[in-house]
This record gives sequence, C-alpha cells and structure tokens, in this order.
Amino acid sequence: MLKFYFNGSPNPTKIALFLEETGVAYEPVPVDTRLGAQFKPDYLAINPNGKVPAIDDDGVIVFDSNAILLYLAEKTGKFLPANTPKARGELLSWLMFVASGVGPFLGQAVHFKMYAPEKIEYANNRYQYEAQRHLAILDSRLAKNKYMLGDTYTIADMGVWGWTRLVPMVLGEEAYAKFPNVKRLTDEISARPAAARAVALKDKFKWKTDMDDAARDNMFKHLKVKVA
Ligand SMILES: N[C@@H](CCC(=O)N[C@@H](CS)C(=O)NCC(=O)O)C(=O)O
Repeated sequence: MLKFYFNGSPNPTKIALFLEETGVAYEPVPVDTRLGAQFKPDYLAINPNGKVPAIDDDGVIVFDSNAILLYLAEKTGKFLPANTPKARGELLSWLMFVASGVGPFLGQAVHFKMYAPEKIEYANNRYQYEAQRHLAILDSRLAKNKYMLGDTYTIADMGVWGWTRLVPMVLGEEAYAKFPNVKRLTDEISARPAAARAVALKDKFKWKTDMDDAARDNMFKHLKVKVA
C-alpha cells in the first residue's frame, strides 16, 4: 500500500487532499519534524532533502509535494486538465509557480514573522511583500477563471490550496480582503469533505507541540552553524 510520509504542514496537506479526493488507499506515516524524524537515515533514504511530504508507492519513491501531485494525477488519470499541449503547459507552469514561488515565499514570510530569533524589519518586509505579490498573481488568474486551469478542479488548485488556506496566519486576519478570488477558491475547496479529512489527518497522531530549543535545533539547524 502507498505510504504517505507527512505532518500537518502545508506541503503534505496538498497530498492528503489528493489522496482523500481520489480514495487511493494509503498508510499515513507521521514524520515529527520537531523531534527531528526527518533526519533519521531511513527517512533520508526516502527524501534526501529531509522534508515532508514523500511517498513510497510500492517501491516508487517520490518527494516534493508538486512532484507527488503530478505523479499521482498521472498514475490515476484524475484531477488533470484536458490532454492538450496548451493545458499541459498551463498545468506545469502553475504547479512550478506554486512550488518555486508561493510555497517558499509564504514559508519564509512565516519564518521571519513568527520564528526568527531577532525581528529583522528588512527580511520581514521582503518576504511579506513577495508573499503578497505571489498571491496577487494567483488572485488575478482566479479573477478570470473559476479554477487555476479554467473550469475544472485540478491538482494545480490543490497545490494552491495547501498554502492559501494559511493566508491569515502568514499575512494577518484581514489579508484575505486583498485577494477575494484566492479566498473564494480556498473556501470552496476547504468546504469539500475530502479537504476536511485531509486537514484532520494529523489529529490521528500525537505530535510534539512545543517549539522549544530542542524543536528549534531540529527545524532551524542554521541557528548553530555559522556559514556566512
Ligand atoms: N519543496 C518541498 C518543500 C517541503 C517542505 O519545506 N516541507 C516542510 C513542511 S511544509 C518541512 O518538512 N519542514 C521541516 C523542516 O524543514 O525540517 C515540497 O514542496 O514538498
């Protein structure tokens, strides 16, 4: 059975959504990153990047969330756009935009806002600005299209939802007002039963909740290593 290595953070939750939407049988395997489980040799053999998510699909290993979405969509034939060069070009473009832009910039925005040991105004402003710039691009796309690729709900929307459901945490409670189309899509997906199950998956397991020194040592290794 497909093993799904995950925690409750945005990138794994996209995959949980796909698995729940399709009903693909899977075994959830918790990886508690605050305890450092992502650096255990057995897990690094699956994902050398030491992050979640990853899957082991009967010996086929895939890591990086949007690669997993694409792999599973192609394998099952589900949640893909029309099989045309134009639609595939759009699919790849938006999946990569989310993987290389939306995820990293929103992730760093959270880091500098909530976790950096010093408040660095320059870094905070840069990442908040870039997070908003990426969301504005999604918003203008969604002003013209019901879903990221037109009229059909696809893995591109799942990739977006993984991050956009956390907009209030990243940018503040009032931020959705600036991105009404992003909010519309996010709310629509969040209302789906599969999304509720995807978000609730983490609650079936026990996790380290404290962001204490031990958790920081595991998650922010640069704190103890001077490279620059
Ligand atoms: N590009 C990767 C990024 C994965 C990633 O950053 N995962 C985070 C959770 S959303 C993580 O594992 N953080 C734990 C850590 O950095 O130690 C993907 O899209 O899967």
